[in-house]
Amino acid sequence: MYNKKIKIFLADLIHDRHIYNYSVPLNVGYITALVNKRLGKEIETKIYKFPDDLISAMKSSPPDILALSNYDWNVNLNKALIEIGRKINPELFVIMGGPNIRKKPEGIKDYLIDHPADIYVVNEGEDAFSNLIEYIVGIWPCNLRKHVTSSGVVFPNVAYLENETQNLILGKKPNSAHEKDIPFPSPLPKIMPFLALITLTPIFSKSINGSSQASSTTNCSKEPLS
Ligand code: B12
Repeated sequence: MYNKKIKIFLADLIHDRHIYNYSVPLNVGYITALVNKRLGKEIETKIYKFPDDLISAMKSSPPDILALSNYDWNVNLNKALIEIGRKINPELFVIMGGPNIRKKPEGIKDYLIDHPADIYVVNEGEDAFSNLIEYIVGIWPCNLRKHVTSSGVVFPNVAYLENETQNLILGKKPNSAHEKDIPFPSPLPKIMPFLALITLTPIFSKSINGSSQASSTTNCSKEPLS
């Protein structure tokens, strides 16, 4: 058996050049929790929120898989990070997920033609992502960009363009997540730095002379989480 763990970086990226409401990366948190529960011995995961942290990590220790959340506000950021990641490792396999995609097959196909993701997890992601990674663990090591998209395998809730034909392969939506045992991202301290970051948005408190003053309530670290 190949004994090097597959390195997966997950990110719910946000622009951080201005003060903003940095929401908690609950999306990739849930996905990471389940994939580690199922495949923790075969993989190594890290969660990122801020582009600079992800870029430094990709440079110092390039991942095999980059898994990104796709929202209206991070489309171009994702594209830029994928470009940087692929300059570092041209075989970087990019999995995308999140609600910023149309639901009908033709809309999904258009998205995949226009964006640099190799594969897209549509709808809820926990099971679909874990199933995909389980498949990857079975064929690893290899060039995932070639192998997965040439495989013709239909994964529930997952879409990709078949390598040669560019036909859309789209797996059906499975039963609702309500019926499943999906672990909460834990231990809680692992997502605490992100919870704390929300409070990094300065709290504007009235000073004695009546002018507004920004005060940061925490100096938590922006270290990525595993
Ligand atoms: C809660 C919420 C907020 C909270 C954020 C809380 C937090 N995250 O900490 C607040 C109130 C701050 C907020 C603000 C905004 N929101 Co909001 N929000 C939501 C809401 C209701 C739930 C999101 C959530 O946390 N879901 C729970 C997590 C666990 O699920 P999830 O995020 O959907 O992730 C799952 C899948 O999408 C997928 N997935 C996601 N990422 C990835 C990545 C990979 C690699 C994989 C495999 C799968 C995957 O798997 C995940 C687990 O199943 C959604 C609507 C909805 N019902 O989904 C809108 C939604 C995300 N918001 C939306 C919008 C537009 C906004 C605002 C821009 C609104 C505004 N005008 O200000 C702002 C900006 C936020 C920002 N970050 O800049 C849109 C995004 C649309 C789009 N096309 O991108 C949504 C979809 C609502 C809608 N239908 O329009 N929001």
